[in-house]
Amino acid sequence: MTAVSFPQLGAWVKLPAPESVELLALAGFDFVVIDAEHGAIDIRTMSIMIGLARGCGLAPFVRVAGTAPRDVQVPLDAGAAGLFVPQVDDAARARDAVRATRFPPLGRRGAGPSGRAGRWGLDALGDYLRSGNDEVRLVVQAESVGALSAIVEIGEVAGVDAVFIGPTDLAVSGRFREGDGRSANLVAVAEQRCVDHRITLGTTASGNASELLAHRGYDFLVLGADTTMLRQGAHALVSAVRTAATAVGP
Ligand code: 3PY
Ligand code: MG
Repeated sequence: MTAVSFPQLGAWVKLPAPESVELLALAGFDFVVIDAEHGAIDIRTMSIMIGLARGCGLAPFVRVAGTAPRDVQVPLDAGAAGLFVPQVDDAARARDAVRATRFPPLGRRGAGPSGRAGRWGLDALGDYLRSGNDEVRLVVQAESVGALSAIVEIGEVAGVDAVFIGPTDLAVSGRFREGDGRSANLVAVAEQRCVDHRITLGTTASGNASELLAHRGYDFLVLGADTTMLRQGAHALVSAVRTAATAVGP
């Protein structure tokens, strides 16, 4: 596989509020990942978010809960730039994700050109099919010890565009405590193998984003979630006032 071009900086959208997408666009993100795996976002709201993101110049990805037709076809026909598929532990599961996402002959995605992805029926069927297979990005999440060991086989499945390392599920499924050197080693080996095989790679990041991009081979990062940004911003505001009030005293 050759590395594909990918928007670099993204954020999760977990709140069922289309305004989150608009606020993230104003902050300068390149893409959003609308989280249908963990966020309480219904499909109508997701479709509105996808249209809004496109209008704001953000690439709208959707993290699906699974690869059933209902999980995959609605976001794709609503115009998602790509999908994140969680818990892809081996090449066989990656091939399932490809089958669900791509049109024949690579996959079995059903054709619905009258949606946003086909510009509401304006595009010729061939253009709709071509953009579904060539422009839509399929990102598979490697988030277990087995997935990291098989990361090259997973990343090289035809129809997969990128692999995303999920540190939280890796820690939970591998029972690694925070700071456990074994998980850092597994990740470092997987990163190097992706670089060697030119596999497009992403993960989550916060304070270490520059290092991940400059030195560890990452092509794209999800920097945080709307929920976390709201929580942290709210916490900082309240605690600054409470700390100042304590310092001044009664
Ligand atoms: C994980 O870390 O498990 C993810 O899915 C992304 O945050
Ligand atoms: Mg996860």
